[in-house]
Amino acid sequence: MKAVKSLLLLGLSLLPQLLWAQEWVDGTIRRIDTSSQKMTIKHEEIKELSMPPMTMVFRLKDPMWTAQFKVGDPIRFRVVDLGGGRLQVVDLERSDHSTKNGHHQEKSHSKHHHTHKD
Ligand SMILES: [Cu+2]
Repeated sequence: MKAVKSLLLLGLSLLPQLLWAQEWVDGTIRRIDTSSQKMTIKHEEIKELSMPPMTMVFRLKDPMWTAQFKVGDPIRFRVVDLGGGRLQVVDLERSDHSTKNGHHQEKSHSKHHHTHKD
Protein backbone atom coordinates (compact mmCIF):
# COMPACT_ATOMS: atom_id res chain seq x y z
CA MET A 1 0.00 0.00 0.00
CA LYS A 2 2.83 2.38 0.87
CA ALA A 3 4.57 1.71 -2.43
CA VAL A 4 1.38 2.30 -4.36
CA LYS A 5 0.80 5.59 -2.62
CA SER A 6 4.29 6.91 -3.24
CA LEU A 7 4.12 5.84 -6.87
CA LEU A 8 0.88 7.75 -7.18
CA LEU A 9 2.37 10.88 -5.63
CA LEU A 10 5.41 10.59 -7.88
CA GLY A 11 3.16 10.31 -10.91
CA LEU A 12 1.17 13.37 -9.91
CA SER A 13 4.26 15.47 -9.39
CA LEU A 14 5.59 14.53 -12.81
CA LEU A 15 2.47 15.59 -14.66
CA PRO A 16 2.79 18.93 -16.40
CA GLN A 17 0.57 21.48 -14.73
CA LEU A 18 -1.32 22.39 -17.87
CA LEU A 19 -2.78 18.90 -18.14
CA TRP A 20 -4.79 19.20 -14.99
CA ALA A 21 -5.45 22.89 -14.50
CA GLN A 22 -6.24 24.60 -17.76
CA GLU A 23 -9.42 26.32 -16.82
CA TRP A 24 -9.43 29.78 -15.23
CA VAL A 25 -12.36 30.19 -12.87
CA ASP A 26 -13.89 33.47 -11.69
CA GLY A 27 -14.60 33.91 -8.02
CA THR A 28 -14.66 36.15 -4.96
CA ILE A 29 -12.65 35.64 -1.79
CA ARG A 30 -14.96 35.08 1.18
CA ARG A 31 -12.49 34.08 3.88
CA ILE A 32 -8.73 33.71 4.28
CA ASP A 33 -7.25 31.26 6.77
CA THR A 34 -3.60 32.23 7.18
CA SER A 35 -2.59 29.51 9.63
CA SER A 36 -3.85 26.59 7.54
CA GLN A 37 -3.20 28.32 4.20
CA LYS A 38 -6.73 27.94 2.97
CA MET A 39 -9.12 30.26 1.25
CA THR A 40 -12.90 30.20 1.10
CA ILE A 41 -13.90 31.21 -2.42
CA LYS A 42 -17.31 31.81 -3.92
CA HIS A 43 -16.66 30.45 -7.39
CA GLU A 44 -18.36 30.16 -10.75
CA GLU A 45 -18.86 26.84 -12.49
CA ILE A 46 -15.71 24.69 -12.82
CA LYS A 47 -16.29 22.60 -15.91
CA GLU A 48 -13.10 20.57 -15.52
CA LEU A 49 -14.35 19.30 -12.17
CA SER A 50 -18.04 19.19 -13.13
CA MET A 51 -18.73 21.59 -10.28
CA PRO A 52 -21.60 24.07 -10.19
CA PRO A 53 -21.16 27.59 -8.74
CA MET A 54 -20.73 27.47 -4.95
CA THR A 55 -18.77 28.73 -1.96
CA MET A 56 -16.10 26.34 -0.71
CA VAL A 57 -12.65 26.00 0.85
CA PHE A 58 -9.49 25.58 -1.22
CA ARG A 59 -5.92 24.80 -0.23
CA LEU A 60 -3.32 27.25 -1.51
CA LYS A 61 -0.18 26.34 -3.43
CA ASP A 62 1.52 29.59 -2.39
CA PRO A 63 1.23 30.58 1.31
CA MET A 64 2.05 34.19 0.36
CA TRP A 65 -1.38 34.53 -1.21
CA THR A 66 -2.95 34.80 2.24
CA ALA A 67 -1.07 38.10 2.63
CA GLN A 68 -1.31 39.32 -0.95
CA PHE A 69 -5.08 39.01 -1.20
CA LYS A 70 -7.92 40.15 1.00
CA VAL A 71 -11.52 39.19 1.66
CA GLY A 72 -13.82 40.59 -1.02
CA ASP A 73 -11.21 40.54 -3.79
CA PRO A 74 -12.58 39.53 -7.18
CA ILE A 75 -10.21 36.84 -8.48
CA ARG A 76 -9.44 34.37 -11.22
CA PHE A 77 -7.88 31.07 -10.28
CA ARG A 78 -6.93 27.62 -11.48
CA VAL A 79 -7.47 24.57 -9.35
CA VAL A 80 -6.07 21.04 -9.15
CA ASP A 81 -7.89 18.07 -7.68
CA LEU A 82 -5.44 16.36 -5.31
CA GLY A 83 -7.89 13.53 -4.66
CA GLY A 84 -9.94 12.76 -1.59
CA GLY A 85 -11.91 15.96 -2.02
CA ARG A 86 -8.81 18.10 -1.56
CA LEU A 87 -8.69 20.94 -4.05
CA GLN A 88 -5.68 23.20 -4.35
CA VAL A 89 -5.47 26.58 -6.00
CA VAL A 90 -2.33 26.57 -8.16
CA ASP A 91 -2.74 29.92 -9.91
CA LEU A 92 -4.36 33.00 -8.45
CA GLU A 93 -4.74 36.56 -9.67
CA ARG A 94 -6.95 39.56 -9.01
CA SER A 95 -9.59 40.23 -11.66
CA ASP A 96 -10.39 43.82 -10.80
CA HIS A 97 -11.88 45.33 -13.95
CA SER A 98 -12.02 48.88 -12.59
CA THR A 99 -8.24 49.30 -12.27
CA LYS A 100 -7.65 49.93 -15.96
CA ASN A 101 -8.70 53.43 -17.03
CA GLY A 102 -10.71 53.68 -20.21
CA HIS A 103 -11.24 49.95 -20.50
CA HIS A 104 -15.00 50.17 -20.10
CA GLN A 105 -15.30 53.10 -22.51
CA GLU A 106 -13.32 51.25 -25.11
CA LYS A 107 -15.75 48.35 -24.85
CA SER A 108 -18.91 50.44 -25.18
CA HIS A 109 -17.56 52.32 -28.19
CA SER A 110 -16.47 49.30 -30.14
CA LYS A 111 -19.45 48.93 -32.41
CA HIS A 112 -19.39 46.57 -35.31
CA HIS A 113 -21.72 48.56 -37.54
CA HIS A 114 -19.00 50.10 -39.65
CA THR A 115 -18.61 47.17 -41.98
CA HIS A 116 -21.28 48.41 -44.43
CA LYS A 117 -19.95 49.96 -47.61
CA ASP A 118 -21.17 53.50 -48.21
CU1 LIG B 1 -16.92 24.10 -5.56
